[in-house]
Amino acid sequence: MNQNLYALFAMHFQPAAIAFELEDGTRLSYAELESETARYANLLRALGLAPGERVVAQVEKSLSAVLLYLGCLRTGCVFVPLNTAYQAREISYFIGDAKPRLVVGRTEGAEALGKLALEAGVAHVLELDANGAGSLASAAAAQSTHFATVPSAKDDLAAIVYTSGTTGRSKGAMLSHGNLASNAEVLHAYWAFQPGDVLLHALPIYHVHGLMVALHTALFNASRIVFLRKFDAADVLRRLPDATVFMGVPTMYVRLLGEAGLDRATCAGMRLFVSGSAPLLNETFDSFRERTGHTILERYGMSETNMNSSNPCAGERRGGTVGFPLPGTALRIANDRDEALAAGEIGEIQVRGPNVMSGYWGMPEKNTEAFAADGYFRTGDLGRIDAEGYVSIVGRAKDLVISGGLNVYPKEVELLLDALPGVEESAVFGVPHADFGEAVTAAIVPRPGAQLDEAGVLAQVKGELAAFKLPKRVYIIDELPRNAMGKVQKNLLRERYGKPG
Ligand code: MCA
Ligand code: AMP
Repeated sequence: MNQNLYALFAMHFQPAAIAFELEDGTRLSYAELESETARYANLLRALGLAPGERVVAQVEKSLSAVLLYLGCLRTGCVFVPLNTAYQAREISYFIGDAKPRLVVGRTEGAEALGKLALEAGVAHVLELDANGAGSLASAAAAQSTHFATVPSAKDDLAAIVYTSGTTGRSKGAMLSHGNLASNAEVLHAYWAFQPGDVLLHALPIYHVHGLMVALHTALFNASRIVFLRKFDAADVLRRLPDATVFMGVPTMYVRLLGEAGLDRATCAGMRLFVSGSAPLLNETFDSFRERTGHTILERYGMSETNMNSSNPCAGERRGGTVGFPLPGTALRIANDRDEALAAGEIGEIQVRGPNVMSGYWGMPEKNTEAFAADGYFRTGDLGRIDAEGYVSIVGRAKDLVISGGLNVYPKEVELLLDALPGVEESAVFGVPHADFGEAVTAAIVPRPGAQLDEAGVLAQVKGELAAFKLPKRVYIIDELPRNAMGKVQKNLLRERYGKPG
């Protein structure tokens, strides 16, 4: 059987059913999804792209962006999504690393992206949907609506998803057709998708959560996908009565709770609310249940592994936990010798299964660090499993801040701050934030005699990294707290500056 992920989706398509419904009421049936993605696939082939070649896309969330993704799958090309917030220095790194044959951008910043891509020797650079002729979407419109999806093996690459690295260098998680298909099938069953389910989709599609977890489960179900360009709490609330499933990051639930109209009546037709990408506070879990009568189902995953564990659909969904290991995924709590610990003990969460990536793109040395000798992937998350088997995440071994569901590796921001004139050294850490969960915060020590202030520092780093990575606050201090080994004590900084904001 063809293991191409698109071919597996297509086995479930119901031609007359609606696949996508956009904000302006435009609808696309599953039959049209098949013919439109064929156009994109034909265009990719006409551009000379062969299976295994990379397509980097930094595009706004749109139907064309989904068609491009599915078109890539159909041709066997490897899709490399980039967050729209990424700035020139981040983008040039990704292009240099992924070595794509095609880069697809948006109209905003098209010139700069085109220049970066051409300098890197990329064969084709196209705008996705620029007005008028010349865009990828308009070129696709001229292509045939028939395309035989290429045969793929389970191990063939389908996507590379970049995650920041602890050393400041991003790593590309290599996800195969088999990784994605196995996870989608498992989640589809575990979350009890059923005929008639309608997904309200408000997540960005440049990360695993929105692009894969949400879209794949719905496509496997031939569901209608109400596709919103971005998350807006009031808009989501208005559309809930027309949906049955919603997936979001905790910030989205916090913002929904801020809407006076969120109540049992608005959510009466909903079947499932899923949360992930960052810890869901018990307060949010409890308030949501009180207001809506729905118990949010929290699950846990990573770009490298897709989803690892989930609270049950039918059984008890326990707040503060990420549920049970998913069927087919082995999960252990390990000590620093990669040995499994007993129930209740805290250690690193390690996972193994068909959902786990084969490794990092072009970084064999990182794979040695990332995997234990027996093949378990080291997540860098600290957790425990209770006597009933529920997994809880209790912390992180990796130095990471998760802000509004987006990962920020302090090292990357520190490298930028340290390079500013007048900066002796810096430390970046997360403090509690009512909306984003954690807020990126920096403490900076000036060089002797240098005059630094918060506004000046922020003005200098604007545009150098994606805005969500930049500190929300910068504190200028005399020295960083260090332990006897000379290591910066970020816990002390968090305590000092961590007033909930
Ligand atoms: C936006 N801003 C942020 C964030 N988002 N600052 C910190 N953290 C953020 N997450 C800043 C912008 O830079 C801007 O700042 C200002 O807020 C307004 O930007 P806007 O785009 O209007 O923000 P928003 O629409 O309110 O976005 C908030 C959001 C969004 C909806 C929570 O961040 C979001 O969609 N997050 C989800 C990301 C996601 O899908 N994560 C999954 C990855 P300024 O005004 O200064 O320019 S993890 C994953 O995939 C794994 C596998 C998993 O487990 O799911
Ligand atoms: P990413 O690399 O962007 O895919 O982010 C993956 C990281 O997000 C994981 O390693 C966890 O630290 C975090 N994460 C995902 N889901 C949850 C969750 N439900 N609770 C706490 N942290 C989570």
